[in-house]
Amino acid sequence: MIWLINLLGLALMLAIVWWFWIAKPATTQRQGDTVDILVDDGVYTPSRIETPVNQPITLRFLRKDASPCAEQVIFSDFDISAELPVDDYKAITLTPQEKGEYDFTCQMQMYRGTLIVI
Ligand SMILES: [Cu+2]
Repeated sequence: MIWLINLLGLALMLAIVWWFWIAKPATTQRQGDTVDILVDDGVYTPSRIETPVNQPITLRFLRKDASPCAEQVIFSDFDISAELPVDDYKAITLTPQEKGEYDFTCQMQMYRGTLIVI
């Protein structure tokens, strides 16, 4: 019986490692100037968004997760943070001026997304 519990523990550890360090969500190319991002279940969907340099992009966050964890979104590289209302859209417009990858997170950094500027 012990071996079964050990095996389950090992499988769980592998799943955690996979989830946090290996799995890379698909990258979303923007269509138009606006990208809608769903905030729910601990993830931003989409969480990797590609956008061209020097072009304004509007990210519209729709927060479905009412837990306090989801209540803020922070773009630390752009000095932008915003409160997200539950069940409503919050739009953030920014114009990235350098190529690179810029993370956006909740205040605890459990929700994570990346803006990929190309
Ligand atoms: Cu959080």
